[in-house]
Amino acid sequence: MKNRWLPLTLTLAVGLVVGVAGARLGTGASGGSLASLASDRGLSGDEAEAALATYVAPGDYDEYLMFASGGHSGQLHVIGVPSMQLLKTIPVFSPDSWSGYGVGADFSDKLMSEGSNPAKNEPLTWGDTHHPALSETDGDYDGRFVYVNDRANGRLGMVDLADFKTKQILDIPNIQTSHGGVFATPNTEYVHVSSMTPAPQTKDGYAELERYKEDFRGVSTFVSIDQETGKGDLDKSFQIELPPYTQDLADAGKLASYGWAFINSYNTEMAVGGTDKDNPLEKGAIANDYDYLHIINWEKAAEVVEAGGYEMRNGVRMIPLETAIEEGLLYFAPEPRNPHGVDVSPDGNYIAVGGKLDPNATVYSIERIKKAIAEKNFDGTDEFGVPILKLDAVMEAQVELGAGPLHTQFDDEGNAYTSLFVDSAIAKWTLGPLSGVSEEDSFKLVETIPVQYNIGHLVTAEGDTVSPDGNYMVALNKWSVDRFPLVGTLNPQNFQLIDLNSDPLRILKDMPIGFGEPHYVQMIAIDKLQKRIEVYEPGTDPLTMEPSDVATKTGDERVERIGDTLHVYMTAMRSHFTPDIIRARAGENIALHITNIETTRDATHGFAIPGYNKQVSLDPGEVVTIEFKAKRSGSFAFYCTEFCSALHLEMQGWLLVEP
Ligand code: CUK
Ligand code: CUA
Repeated sequence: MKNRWLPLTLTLAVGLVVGVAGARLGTGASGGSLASLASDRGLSGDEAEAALATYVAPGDYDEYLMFASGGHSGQLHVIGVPSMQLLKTIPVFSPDSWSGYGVGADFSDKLMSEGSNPAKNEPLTWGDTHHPALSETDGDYDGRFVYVNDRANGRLGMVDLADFKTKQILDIPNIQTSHGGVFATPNTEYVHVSSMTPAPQTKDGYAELERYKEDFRGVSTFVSIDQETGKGDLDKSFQIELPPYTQDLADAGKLASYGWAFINSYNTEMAVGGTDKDNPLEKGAIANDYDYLHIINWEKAAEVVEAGGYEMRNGVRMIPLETAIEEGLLYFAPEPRNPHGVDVSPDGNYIAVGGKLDPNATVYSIERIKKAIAEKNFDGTDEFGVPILKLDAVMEAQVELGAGPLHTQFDDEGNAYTSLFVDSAIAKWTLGPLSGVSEEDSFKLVETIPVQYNIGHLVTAEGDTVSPDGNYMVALNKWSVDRFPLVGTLNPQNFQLIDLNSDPLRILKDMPIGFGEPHYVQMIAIDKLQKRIEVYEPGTDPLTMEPSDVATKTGDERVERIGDTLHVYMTAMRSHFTPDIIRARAGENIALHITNIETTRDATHGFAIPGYNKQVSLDPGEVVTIEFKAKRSGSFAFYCTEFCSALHLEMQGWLLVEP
């Protein structure tokens, strides 16, 4: 609780600090009034400075946008930095009744059903978004697309950054769950998704757990990306079979390690749980001192696939494990047991593994890895025949950071930042000489900053690219405890904005996350989002961005009965639906093809009809089809759900379903 009545001396100190900040603002901003405002609001000098550092004046824009996964809300969230304001929620795997995604708009139904393997029962209407990945060119974010994985169902979602809408949900064969990735290779040749819990590779997808070693496999998937549409093309993609370990986080090599990919693993013990209460899964899975960092040469794997070194498995080219070993596509390096994150430094030289159960970040170098591979410097193989590189041959350093190191991000000065889950802190440490750090300063803990609490991921500005910006870092904390007013028995999680230009590091701002359990975020400079459009060309199908077959122009509105379906070609504009009276017969299928013919930015209309579970919001220029069966007779008043104009409440009509 902040003390609103500061002691006099502190108030004077505040006045001094804010006075300086105020003076820096030049004419117009009087240091004196800023000082008294700060003191009236009970802000310390540091707090007042932090407020100024994050304030984005009305009408001004943030410097960066973050794309945050929403965890099992199945969505992505767009957040401005440094203001930490939520700008948009993009539904990906889950319905969203505001936009009509999954509750009326035909394109979303199509996405959800196409993105659900029929073998997995009905269309899936939720997902667990974990790791967003912005598309890249030459290892730098290019602002074209953003991808995110569904941890629960092993799927990939793609959002076009032209209109911030989901354009594809891809159900990835041969995996059930996913965690490794999403990362984009440096030119978005591929986006990578690997399985988490291994899945049976049997014909019917069933296997006894006694046959875990024989029948279950992990799978690494390189989804080939169409550079025009951003969509994944399974025909051009390939998979690599992995031993039935639990493959965890993954990252792409870049620059020095271009062409390589890295995946952490745990449960190389292959524990499956069960009734043995002395050996539960969580104990069985930590028996070994080491698990294996998976080192994959994807560039060579793509060549092996082109040369025919694959078998078809459920419609995807799969490189069998034996082929991956024979062709030198897969190597292991020991890593301290049950690590979590693996992150490649901006120059591509270092690979940092977060120890989770071990207080160290273990750092490997690609130079050492390549040398050890060339010299076959192996410590034998695992039981599936994968060569294990000698730890001391590939390890560059271990840096003791604190309890529970998870994920690592980077700045532009050769520093790494690792989240410490158990310590609820972030450790700043230095990379090595290959990242421009002097020999003597290399691989040293610089400082630790506490956060509130239990941090999972963290992100720095452009932190996954070849040229991070520094400037800002955000901690993604799982708990906030007493940080916010009590709003129920579960508090919001907490994003904390940290100033990377301050010494020591300082927290500038908290952002309560009341809308999901975000796992990961990427942060892009807003000026890189060159593809954004302001309005659709009138008559656009948002799924294809092409003119829609069922677009309707003013004067062309009509009703056609084809077979047992009543097609209504309707326009929406301020403040009228045309036609506004629709006659149908009970039992008939109805397809409402609505075109929002507005051409003005933000001129949105909605369409909702009572009792039919249909609601859609139409952006200007957008065409949407709403399909339903007029199950029962009645006179139903439909209406526009967006307050679009002074006559918005008058924007309604009738669906008359005759008995
Ligand atoms: S995991 Cu969430 S804290 Cu799914 Cu990236 Cu590490
Ligand atoms: Cu259109 Cu309200």
